[in-house]
Amino acid sequence: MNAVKTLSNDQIQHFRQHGFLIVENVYTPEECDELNAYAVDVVTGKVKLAPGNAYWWEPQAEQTGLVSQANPDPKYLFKIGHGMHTADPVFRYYAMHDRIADILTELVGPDIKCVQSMYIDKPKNMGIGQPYHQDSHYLKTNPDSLIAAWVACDDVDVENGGLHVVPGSQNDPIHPHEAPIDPAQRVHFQEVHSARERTEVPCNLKKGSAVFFPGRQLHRSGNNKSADRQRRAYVLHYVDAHSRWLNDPKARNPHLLVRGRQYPGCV
Ligand SMILES: O=C(O)CCC(=O)C(=O)O
Repeated sequence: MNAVKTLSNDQIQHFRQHGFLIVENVYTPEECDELNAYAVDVVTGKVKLAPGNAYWWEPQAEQTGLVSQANPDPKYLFKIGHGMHTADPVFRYYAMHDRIADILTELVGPDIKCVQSMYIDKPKNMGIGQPYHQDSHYLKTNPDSLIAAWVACDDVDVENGGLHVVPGSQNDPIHPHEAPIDPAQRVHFQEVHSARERTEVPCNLKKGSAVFFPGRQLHRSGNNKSADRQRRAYVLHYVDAHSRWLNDPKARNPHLLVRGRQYPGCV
């Protein structure tokens, strides 16, 4: 499939200068509904996840007995991850979505691989935010070409646990990632403490819109403080297919070729 030019020069310039870009209408609302319904089917057992994938409940809901593997309840989902893009047909379709592939072609280049997929939910009035971190601390390639596509599957804002980024931090080194200051965030996350002193920008997104940002960009999500709004997102990580994979070699393949071609010895 040939790429379609979808970004203006101003958008590309914004991405290069500030390290993030919000693009509207990446998925349609109906596509978000399909993805959200599919995630419910996964956690209620109607659909079996491909081997190597799993899902987790919101820690507070699990700790207080509201949900368990024996008593599943999609209201309390925390995350489905991390490799659904390689095998599951629906999650794979949305990882290869033409709109995402067109945008990545302009931001990264013609040869693109998807290396990680996560469907992240923040239950209303409970979901715990993820503190400041850099994705390239976890997903390492040489050169570091990592880029995230964070697609909102609900209307997302500061109240229901939206994403915040630190403009300009895309050029930072990888910072130390330590135990989070907030104990409630320690079950799953690590934190770059120094990022708390930086100026951040909230990414308020309509359902189906996305924010793209490189692997070194400092970002965090807030707690979901809304009484009645869930916050779901499909969070995807891509790299330039020329990059070498510096993580666990067992996790090297299969990465998913989204556009273009692959290269020997690379991801
Ligand atoms: O969706 C969220 O709450 C945060 C996700 C995130 O920052 C990440 O996966 O790197």
